[in-house]
Amino acid sequence: MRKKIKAGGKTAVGGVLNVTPDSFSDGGKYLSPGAALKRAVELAREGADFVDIGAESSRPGSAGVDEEEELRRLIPVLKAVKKKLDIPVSVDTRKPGVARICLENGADIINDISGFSSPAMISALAGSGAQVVVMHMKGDPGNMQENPFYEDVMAEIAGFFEERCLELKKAGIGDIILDPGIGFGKRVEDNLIILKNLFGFKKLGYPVMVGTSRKSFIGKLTGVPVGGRLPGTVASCVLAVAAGADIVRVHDVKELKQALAVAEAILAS
Ligand code: HH2
Repeated sequence: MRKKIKAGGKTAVGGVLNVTPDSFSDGGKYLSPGAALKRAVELAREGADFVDIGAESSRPGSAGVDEEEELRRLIPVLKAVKKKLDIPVSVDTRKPGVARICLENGADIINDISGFSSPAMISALAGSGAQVVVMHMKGDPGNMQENPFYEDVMAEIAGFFEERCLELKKAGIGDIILDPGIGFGKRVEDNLIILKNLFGFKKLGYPVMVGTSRKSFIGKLTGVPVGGRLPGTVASCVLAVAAGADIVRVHDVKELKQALAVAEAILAS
């Protein structure tokens, strides 16, 4: 039985585990399966409600990795984490071949930053029983930050979600989480509008995830380099939850769990 991220009660906090040499904030730290497993255990101990394992950086300008290399990085870690932890394990991939093999090796959720835009990716998930994260990205990581522009950012993303959900449902995939893709082909002002108006996506009837953790819009707003962006991450996640987010994807689980426990108590009072 595949595990699911539960949404609707307390905010679910997902811990990011990047098994890459080049992720924008933690590249190279968890490349060995041993270091990655240790980090996953730590994230779970800090209260992570799920772990999201990624083996291909999507930082702006990145070229990507081939399928063989992505699997070489992912599979030993996925297997070890599934054996050790009880929480759901999500895999962050855009490749149907990678998704398929990860599902065979126990992945609970597939998080696709290209939002299941390829029919092959939908086929890879059909019949798997896995939950899916449909993220919006304008362009691809190689070009997404070259002058992104929206007439109406909320309407464009909502339209994309509606179309993708229809295709997924046609293939029998109904356990969907929506993610507007903070920083993926968005200007600072686009990110701010999205974060303030997440309830707009809730109308579509699915849980909403956001990933603001340590991202460059925080740096652009504050001038702080990537290593010092925890306060900005906390502020953005707390306000995202107040605006309707059900799930946050972060590097710093312990700190976010505390911040959200307080924020949720205030919101519920
Ligand atoms: N952000 C990143 C990667 N995957 N998936 C979802 N659903 N939402 C996000 O906002 C998101 C994501 C980028 O962050 P990170 O994994 O830390 O960096 P990198 O892509 O450089 O590995």
